[in-house]
Amino acid sequence: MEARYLWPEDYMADPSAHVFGGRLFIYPSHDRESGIPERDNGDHFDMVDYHALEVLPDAAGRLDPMTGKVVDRGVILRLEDVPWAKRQLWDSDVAERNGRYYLVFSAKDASDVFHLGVAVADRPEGPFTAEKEPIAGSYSIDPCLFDDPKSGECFIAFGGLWGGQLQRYRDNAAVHSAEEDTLPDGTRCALEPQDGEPALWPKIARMSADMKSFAEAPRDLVILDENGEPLKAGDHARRFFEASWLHFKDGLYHFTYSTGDTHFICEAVSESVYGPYRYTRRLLEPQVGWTTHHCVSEVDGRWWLFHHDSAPSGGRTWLRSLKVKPLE
Ligand code: FUB
Repeated sequence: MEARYLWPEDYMADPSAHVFGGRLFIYPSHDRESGIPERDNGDHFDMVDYHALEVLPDAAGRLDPMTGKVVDRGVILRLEDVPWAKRQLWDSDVAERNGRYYLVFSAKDASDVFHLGVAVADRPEGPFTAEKEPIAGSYSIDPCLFDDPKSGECFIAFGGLWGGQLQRYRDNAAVHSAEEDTLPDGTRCALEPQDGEPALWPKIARMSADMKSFAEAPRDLVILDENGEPLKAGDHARRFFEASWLHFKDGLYHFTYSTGDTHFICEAVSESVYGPYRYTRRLLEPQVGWTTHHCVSEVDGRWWLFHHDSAPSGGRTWLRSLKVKPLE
């Protein structure tokens, strides 16, 4: 089945879709034309606010993202209202706890270092109020909040290479500087492991009960190949790059993610939320535009792949459009 463009009215990307109280919300990044030239460090993704979209039920009360009317619930958080953030509101996600809603988002601080922030609302459509500081000990980008049906705990997975700065960190500490990030010709970032070494891993941590901090030090979410070996840094078609997403189905934890420079969405599975995860398959082939980013969400008993591409903007990779299709 052909995918549906969800919101042709504007450029939005990086969807996180959730059903809250029987209503289907999509929390995307809000792309804009800033005029900033395209670079590997992602400067051209210069977003300044977040919106919430809602897919309305049909006359029978059924939620169907392929056919349901989509409405924009408006701005839910602005960059200027985040005390610690200077620029680049990148991917975000929302979770509900005890009747309150927690938006966790990526942004750069005054020193151009990415952190994860929290903003809180009483309703899923916001408005959200940002905490004064980012999550202590947070770094890099692309948070995914996952309600674990087994433990009842909320987990966060995060991380992203190159512009997402994950390559600067080892064991949750910054060990490289921004100056080391990009080669003088600006074409790629250094500091990734050698091709034959284990890849850099996304991070996973349990969230605190108030959803405003990590309850534990983030751990590596390791992905193994068919021989039980950790994927190698040089395995660009399978190694993690960005866009973490977790869902639970048929007794297994499913971790899906983007491979970045090879432009795939891939899947790995595990019996434990912490992993290790076993690589299983590709979920999505390359789309128009450099980035690919998705979520896998269950709506009224059916599974959907929400993602984005840059076809409607004529391939301008920083102006992306939201899509959805059913998942087999
Ligand atoms: O939207 C900015 C960045 O592009 C996201 O954080 C990445 O996942 C990529 O989609």
